[in-house]
Amino acid sequence: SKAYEKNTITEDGQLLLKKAERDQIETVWDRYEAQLPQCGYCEMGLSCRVCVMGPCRVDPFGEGPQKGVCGADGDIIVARNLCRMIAAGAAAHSDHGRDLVEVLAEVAEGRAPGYEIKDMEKLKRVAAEYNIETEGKDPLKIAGELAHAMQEDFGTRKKELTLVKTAPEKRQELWKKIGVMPRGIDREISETMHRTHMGVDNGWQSLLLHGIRNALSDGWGGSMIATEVSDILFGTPAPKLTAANVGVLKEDQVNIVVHGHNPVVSEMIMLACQSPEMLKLAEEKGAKGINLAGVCCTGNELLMRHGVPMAGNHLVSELVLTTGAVEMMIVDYQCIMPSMGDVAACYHTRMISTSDKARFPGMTHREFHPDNARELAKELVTAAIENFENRGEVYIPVEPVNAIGGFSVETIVAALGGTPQPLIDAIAAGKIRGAVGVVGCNNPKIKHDYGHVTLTKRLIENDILVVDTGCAAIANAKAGFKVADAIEFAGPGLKEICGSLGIPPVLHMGSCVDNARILVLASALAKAMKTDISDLPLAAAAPEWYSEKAVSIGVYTVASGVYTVLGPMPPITGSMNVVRLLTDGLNDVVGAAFGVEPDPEKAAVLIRRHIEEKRENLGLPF
Ligand code: SF4
Ligand code: WCC
Ligand code: FE2
Repeated sequence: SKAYEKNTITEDGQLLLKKAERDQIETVWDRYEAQLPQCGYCEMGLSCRVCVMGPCRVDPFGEGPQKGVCGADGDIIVARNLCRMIAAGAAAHSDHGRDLVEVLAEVAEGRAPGYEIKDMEKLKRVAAEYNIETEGKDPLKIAGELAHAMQEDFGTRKKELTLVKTAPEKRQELWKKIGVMPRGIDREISETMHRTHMGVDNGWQSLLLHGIRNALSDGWGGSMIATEVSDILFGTPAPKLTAANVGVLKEDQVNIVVHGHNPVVSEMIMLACQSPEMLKLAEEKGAKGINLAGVCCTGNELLMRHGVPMAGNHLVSELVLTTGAVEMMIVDYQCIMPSMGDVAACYHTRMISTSDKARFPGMTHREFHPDNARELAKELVTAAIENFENRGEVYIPVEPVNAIGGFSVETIVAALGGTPQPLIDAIAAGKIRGAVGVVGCNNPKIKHDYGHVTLTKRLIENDILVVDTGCAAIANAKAGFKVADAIEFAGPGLKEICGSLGIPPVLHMGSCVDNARILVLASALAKAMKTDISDLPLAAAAPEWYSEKAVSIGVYTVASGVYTVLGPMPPITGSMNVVRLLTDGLNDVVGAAFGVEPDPEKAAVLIRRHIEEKRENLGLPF
């Protein structure tokens, strides 16, 4: 079993990897090995496919070509490639946000049966940010106007995005001064694609500055809109008991797993699963009930708002199917491996794709739109129930681990008694040294979940509060860090504070677009302390990141003033100029920079050192 232990620290992952081998299922780790050694030029960011005079490569040892056919050198090529990663990541989050805004608009016009305004207070609060009059106005009218105003944020007519104004004053002034204030969400993405075309922007610094503006249009734009509108439509999360790992699947029930990111489809599936008519049908087919579980961020969305359990994160998404217990997996978009259909074909699992913009081999495409979602969800759940009788052997080798999820900023502030002050007091007194967002993906280059769990453990035992999102949050839930008793893992100060509040030392703040919640929290702390985010004892880490979305997140986090440590190295080492700017020079530009450290033990030391330095600058006790 040594090979399995090398790939993942999780017990369910190791056991299911053995099962996959028995069943001759190819996994992400097999395909990773088959790719080795990966291309060194690409790894360093020194290959360019931007035009058809190329593809070109710049020799990192200075012997071969130092320029592409067009004349671009290593700095330009690396900067262009990185900017395109940011643009793709920002596009993914922001297009997800747009889809929610469109549902909001349809709700306003009465064309989205099954969807409604769940959080009236939040609707009014967000509308107020957009200067929409709400007094005595019909909620549907407010929703319509808000959807329209948000669509303007995507366009080209504005000079500044609306929600950027919720950042601390000093931060906004800085962004203006250095010329990175995001204007339109789509505009910044589009401008990145323009600037990186052959023969446009060939200043590696000006390219990267625009990359920052593009990433900010994600964090304080598309992602924030996605989070706010999801709360308006489906409710603002509050703490709920849930569970995580593959043990959440149930042998005697119909198991339906949702995978992807957008709650628009998964919320409707959840409602269908709860309907008495469906439960009755399930019983008729010999099942004890219908069990809905999540994978990746659409799972996080349901977990945050309804306590729906989480079967696993990115790297185990294929393995979840090898249990033979999944009647149907319903996917929307992002982080869904194109291999999923192949894996499912070895079992009775039915695979359904639902988005007009995301198709997958080996899946049946049933397209969801706001007007047909409620009916289609029922149809799919019915088909899943009918598939129960086709089950073969089932293997669910572990018991689930309990967790508490659902820590929106609203709930955290409420738990503190209505203001962030008690948290600030605890930080000032040194009981809590600081706070760190542990976020992001899994990546077969890092032992599955080892980065997240090790770093988180080291931080909380040193009295640093951890907030998490995405696949990191699922890793930490599986590790047992998210029950009230997990304060036993924490240092004495953090243990005391969390113990008195009855909260775990690791707070689940949601999906990857919900990193916007972390920005809002950091902003609230900075405003309460009348300072800028970059002065606070905060940090972020993406110990196992893989995706372009994570690049955008990392860049907007640093640009918001938060030191961010990456596990895997981004493809930038071909340009020492770019490396120096990102890991050091940015301190003078935005008051924060990146660190890169694949070993989470060492990353913990870097972060602790950073937090102590920030504390010292604020004159806080050691
Ligand atoms: Fe080569 Fe320049 Fe074309 Fe890139 S843009 S492929 S470096 S010629
Ligand atoms: Ni968000 Fe990363 Fe998971 Fe995908 S689901 S794998 S971007 S953290
Ligand atoms: Fe290559």
